[in-house]
Amino acid sequence: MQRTITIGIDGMTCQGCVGSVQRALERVPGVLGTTVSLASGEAEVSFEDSQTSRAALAQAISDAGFDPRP
Ligand SMILES: [Cu+2]
Repeated sequence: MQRTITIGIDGMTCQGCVGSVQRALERVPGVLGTTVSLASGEAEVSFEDSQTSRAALAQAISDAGFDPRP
């Protein structure tokens, strides 16, 4: 089933950070689309929940060097 969630992210300071987070999320298998906002410090992610999970998305954000909020 397709789900859309919002993940808060600490540590983004410019559009370069936004691009890094966006690319990290889009590389996760099962991600259908993502919108990352510097202003709100949040990523909205649509994904197929049989293929990935909030935890895996948060991990991808961490691996890219940013801090997902719980
Ligand atoms: Cu930056």
